[in-house]
Amino acid sequence: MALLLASATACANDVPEAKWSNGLLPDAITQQGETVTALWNGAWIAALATGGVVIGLIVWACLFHTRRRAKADLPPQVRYNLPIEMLYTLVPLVMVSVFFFFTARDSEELSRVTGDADVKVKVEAFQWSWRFTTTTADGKTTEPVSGMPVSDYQQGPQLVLPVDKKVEFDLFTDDVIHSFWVPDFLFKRDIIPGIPDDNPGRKFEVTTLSKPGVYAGRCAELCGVDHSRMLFSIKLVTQQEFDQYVASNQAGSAQ
Ligand SMILES: [Cu+2]
Repeated sequence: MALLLASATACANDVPEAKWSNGLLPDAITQQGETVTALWNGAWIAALATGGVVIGLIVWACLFHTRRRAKADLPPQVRYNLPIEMLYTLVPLVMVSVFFFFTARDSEELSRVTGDADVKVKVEAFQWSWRFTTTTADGKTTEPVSGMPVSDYQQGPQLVLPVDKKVEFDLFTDDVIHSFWVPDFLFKRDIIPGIPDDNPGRKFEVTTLSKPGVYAGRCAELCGVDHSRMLFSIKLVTQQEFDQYVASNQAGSAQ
């Protein structure tokens, strides 16, 4: 496991650092990413606790209920024991319901689009890069940022976004299926040609955290020869820097 971790994290320049406190996930840069981390950690704790109890019971039965230790030939038979049968039907049902509840609650939160985002981004995926067009709540639209296949995400197209703001993404493509993936969002979504723009599957929303910086993004669906070079970056900046960026890159303004 240690060898795998050491070798698996050294192979690309854009792999975020994994931390044990995040369950080996990258540090989230959105509120929704923190929800994913909490669900992931909670699921692991529940699974490990369940596994611990089951393995404990197996070891206990092996050690203390062997033929050698039992005085009689057969241990007491408990067939048709209603309380025990109720117990091992109801306990798993309750456990699965609890797991399902948290999963359902969080998936609902992660796919919720309120429509009142501070910034809306149109993401166009194509073979093999991205085009980003940003619109602010007061109706200012930036000149599209378009890229080419690159081997370093910092050379790819860059999407500038403000920190601590709600951002809506609208995903579009007209060639093949791509997948918009920002590892630090802990989120990816397929972009499928031909989906009408009122389909809720085309949109998702995040609230950025106060973590200024440049973060890697990539395509997560094999889409052709330069799929692995479909890299881009997201730059989180303060609201003031974002306003300046929008002012100097506004569509139709003299450059
Ligand atoms: Cu792609």
